[in-house]
Amino acid sequence: MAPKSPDIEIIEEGDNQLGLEAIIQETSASLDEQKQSPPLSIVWKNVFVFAALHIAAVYAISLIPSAHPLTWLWTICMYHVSGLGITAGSHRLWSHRSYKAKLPLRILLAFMQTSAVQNDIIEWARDHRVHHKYTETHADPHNANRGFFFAHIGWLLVKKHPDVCIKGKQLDLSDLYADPVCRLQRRYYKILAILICFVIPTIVPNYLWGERLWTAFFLAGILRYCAILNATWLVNSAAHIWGMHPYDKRINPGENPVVSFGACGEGFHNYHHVFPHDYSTSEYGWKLNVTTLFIDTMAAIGQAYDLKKVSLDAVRRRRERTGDMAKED
Ligand code: ST9
Ligand code: ZN
Ligand code: ZN
Repeated sequence: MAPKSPDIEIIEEGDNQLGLEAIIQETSASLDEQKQSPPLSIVWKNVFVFAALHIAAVYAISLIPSAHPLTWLWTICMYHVSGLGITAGSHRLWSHRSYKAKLPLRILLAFMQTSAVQNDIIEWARDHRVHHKYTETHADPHNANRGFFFAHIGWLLVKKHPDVCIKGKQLDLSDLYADPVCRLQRRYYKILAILICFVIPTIVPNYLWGERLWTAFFLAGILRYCAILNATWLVNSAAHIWGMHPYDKRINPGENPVVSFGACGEGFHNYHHVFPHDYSTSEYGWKLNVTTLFIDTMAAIGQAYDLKKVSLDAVRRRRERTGDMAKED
């Protein structure tokens, strides 16, 4: 269990930007609409790039036995650097503001987030805020009502539904644009992404322990990038389809420990959609949740503060009111 810290602010039930009842109403209202699938406009460049990436990642697996053990370790380290950049950075800090971070930590997180090449922080957070506010409607970029494939990768292979942009433009993103770290990362995103996601992970093993550039590129670059993408996408696909609903049985996002394991603690998705402002995205502290361990460590050294945590009493009341085990009226 995570220790109680004076920096943790216990909050009552987290409020969604829209409010959960309203989301449920919007979701069911849009279900009828969704019987009619929107026309797909395929972006062939993305189809080609993602197909090539996955083929290259399969090839990279064949290089594992001949790689230096330190290259294996480096690849695993880089996986966690990228993973935490997404989870502690663009997700829990910038999308949800579930805690605050001092400038050095924000710079570190922006660096780590860039290594995951999942769009810049502002674009990532904009898509994610619209996902929470309009979950499983056409305004949700990776609407899981359109099936596993669409929620996983398909949404990145086609033009967005117009509702995503219409509703997304109504969001307040002023906090993101006010952060110089986000603005700077956005301005130099392409060059930073190539450098941090591919060049640095390739050069370090070559320079420090003489790994072949080819092997280092495919393992710490390609394979790690492909794995991080799929771990992240599983939150949108698997965790929106499979899992228990102890906090709210009326919504699809579920508690999925397998996804949590690969996604640095982000598979507790029923909890997260009910309490999106909880910095831990779960009531179970560090269990299967390396991101919470990371944020708590940052809080211990004074880099993270104002951690928002839903009170155990509010969680219990919510379980009793709307969870799987709630008594029927
Ligand atoms: C990637 C992202 O993989 C993954 C995010 C996953 C999120 C997961 C969340 C789960 C919870 C957290 C768990 C974390 C777990 C991590 C585990 C780690 C171990 N609002 O987008 P465009 C407007 S990315 C408002 O081009 P198209 C706007 O005007 C992979 N407006 O739309 C925009 O212009 P600008 C790498 C919006 O043309 C304009 O539309 N990246 C919004 O339909 C055009 O936007 C890629 O491969 C909005 N939400 O194209 C790139 N959206 O931006 C892939 C758009 O200038 N993307 N607008 O303001 C693309 O190529 C395109 O976006 C597209 C759609 C083809 C998909
Ligand atoms: Zn979700
Ligand atoms: Zn979220």
